[in-house]
Amino acid sequence: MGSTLTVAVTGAAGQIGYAILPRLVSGEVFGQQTRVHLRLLEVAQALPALEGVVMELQDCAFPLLESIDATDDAKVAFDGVNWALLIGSKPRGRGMERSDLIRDNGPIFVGQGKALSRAADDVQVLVVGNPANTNCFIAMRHAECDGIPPARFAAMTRLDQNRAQAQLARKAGVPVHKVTRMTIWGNHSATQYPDGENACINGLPAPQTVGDLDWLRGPFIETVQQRGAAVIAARGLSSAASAAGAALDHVISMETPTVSDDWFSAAVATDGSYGIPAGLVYSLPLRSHGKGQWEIVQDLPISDFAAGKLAATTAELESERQLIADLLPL
Ligand code: NAX
Repeated sequence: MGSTLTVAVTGAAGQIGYAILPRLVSGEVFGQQTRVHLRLLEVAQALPALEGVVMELQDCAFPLLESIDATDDAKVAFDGVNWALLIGSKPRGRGMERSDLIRDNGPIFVGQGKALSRAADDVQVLVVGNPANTNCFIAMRHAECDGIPPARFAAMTRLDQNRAQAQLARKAGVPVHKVTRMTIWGNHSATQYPDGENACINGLPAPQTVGDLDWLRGPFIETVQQRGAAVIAARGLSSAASAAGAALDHVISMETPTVSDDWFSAAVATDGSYGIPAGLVYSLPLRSHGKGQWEIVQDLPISDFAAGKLAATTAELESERQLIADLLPL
């Protein structure tokens, strides 16, 4: 006898939605003994397109897919959910400033944060929709008013982690699984700091294996920071398959205890560790104990170079918090 989970996906008719849904119910994330009820949330205008996605999911005949509900009502979508993947938000349009995006998408996460009060007691939330850290901060603060602990919320920086691991693997000429201890610090934006100094390749410090600190502090960081833009330039569309894969990696990492000599990255509520102001949603090195219990990896060495990077991404997150101050609960 297996178990059953209810999983909500917002923005389900979008391109990440299309890439994530089949894998979410295939058994690769929650295991071959867990049946899944899917709740798909979209804006009203996208419901006809979502109906097509629902048809395709039905036509896949996934043995573990128990039911599918499509709705434009967040309260219906989040009722009793164990996992909520908040992907839906407006994409950044041509000529739009990041501050416009923050102001446009912030209100979505006020309503969704409140609607999460209907979720199951063990709910875990991953915010993918950009600006992910600040959207997560808004939803977390509203959900907290209804007793949902902030530790149940994370914003996705796993795609940045995966991109960084892939770059290090290519540089060192090793398979990607040989790259471990990859930290993304801060915001899911161009100020993020992919930390090559604390990463390992073949179990050895990456600076030693790569032998090129200038590359680790220059082109490596820039490539990871600009990878999303490079995919858009090449494909004409933003990352979807890799973003969906990263969201699933995040869920698996939260559900499964982390192997003792490794960690993973996600943006979570800070507690003052590493001198980062408490309460920001900031990407950090984490170890999971499984079933959504996690801790921040402590005592990593932070070079002066890294400290400057952490300060810059902290300043950006603080300024984003100012921009949405009126969207927070009183
Ligand atoms: P799409 O534009 O293809 O899909 C977004 C979907 O969200 C649309 O179907 C839209 O109708 C829906 N939506 C909008 N407002 C909604 C609401 N209030 N409730 C429910 N659904 C709503 O974008 P897609 O490529 O799927 O990307 C989705 C989000 O992920 C974007 O904000 C994007 O910037 C962000 N990303 C975040 C990443 C990360 O690493 N954190 C990486 C990938 C991606 O760029």
